[in-house]
Amino acid sequence: MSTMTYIGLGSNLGDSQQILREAVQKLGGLGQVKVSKLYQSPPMGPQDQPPYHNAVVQLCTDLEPLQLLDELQRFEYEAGRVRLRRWGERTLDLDLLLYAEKNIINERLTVPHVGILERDFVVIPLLDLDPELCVKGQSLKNLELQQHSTLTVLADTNWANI
Ligand code: PH2
Ligand code: MG
Ligand code: MG
Repeated sequence: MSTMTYIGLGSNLGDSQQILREAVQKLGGLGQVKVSKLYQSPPMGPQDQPPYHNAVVQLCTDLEPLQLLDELQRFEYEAGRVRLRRWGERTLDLDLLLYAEKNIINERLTVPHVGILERDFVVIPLLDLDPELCVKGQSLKNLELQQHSTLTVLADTNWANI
């Protein structure tokens, strides 16, 4: 039976839009996908790095959480993932944000993803995909950070050509 999951996409090195587009294409090989708008977002963490391209993909997949994580890490590696420092610049970051309503804590994975409710570059694209989404008992549309979003829309939901 397939499970609804949400994957956060980020990139601020290389041709970020193209890197994210290829990542969406690969995610499409794991199940049915739906894509948020594409955003530009000022960096969280060190400020001497370029702005990020961010988006979220809704993926319905038969994979178990750790199998899915393996695939995400393979896609990061195939994109020539470079990660220079913690919170720093990277070619491709694929974060498993939500796996149905499941709570997962082990040495490789924490789901819901840490910080999911505090980051506008995650919350706002999630709302594109499901305006009624609740995480940890909290309705995303009622979160205050929405009112002072730092995001710029780069493209509507057709940016990944899927
Ligand atoms: N990812 C990071 C660190 N900082 N900032 C923005 N705006 N978007 C990100 O995806 C991001 C970040 C590490 O994963
Ligand atoms: Mg991340
Ligand atoms: Mg990550």
